[in-house]
Amino acid sequence: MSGLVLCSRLIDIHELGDERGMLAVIESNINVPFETKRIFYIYGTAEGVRRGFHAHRKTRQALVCVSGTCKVFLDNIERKTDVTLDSPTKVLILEPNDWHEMYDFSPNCVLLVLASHLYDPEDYIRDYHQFLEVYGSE
Ligand code: T46
Repeated sequence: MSGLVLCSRLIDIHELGDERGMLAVIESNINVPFETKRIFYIYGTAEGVRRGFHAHRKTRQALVCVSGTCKVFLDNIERKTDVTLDSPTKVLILEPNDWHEMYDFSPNCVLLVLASHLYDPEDYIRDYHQFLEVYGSE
């Protein structure tokens, strides 16, 4: 994969800029490791709100704060971590087995999400005990 530095699951994408301003590019199977089928964005999150609280069965996702900042708590059973997304060039890759919770949204936060699958409520594991059952024995 050209043009990126992989550190853990945080990808730093190149910033392309000139005197007019900045531009950053995310390309399927080039600097994110899947084909993007769906894009959504989370914005206007009220102060103190924590959201997410789920894992997925198939969907892989790439999260980037294109404006503002937020934090993401990740739990893949082996490891629990907190990641800060505070730059439009920092992309967090979530695997299906990453339980995730987003929090500490700044008032101007726009969290852009690229997803490998179309929306399907059946793809969500929203119960933590079920998450442990599905992924705990891997
Ligand atoms: C995720 C994190 C990062 C749809 O109808 N279509 C969609 O594509 C999505 C993403 C959501 N929805 C509906 C389902 C709910 O009624 O929008 C409502 C809010 O979704 P949810 O409560 O799942 O939002 P979050 O912030 O908890 O999670 C979202 C994504 O759903 C999820 O895939 O990983 O952002």
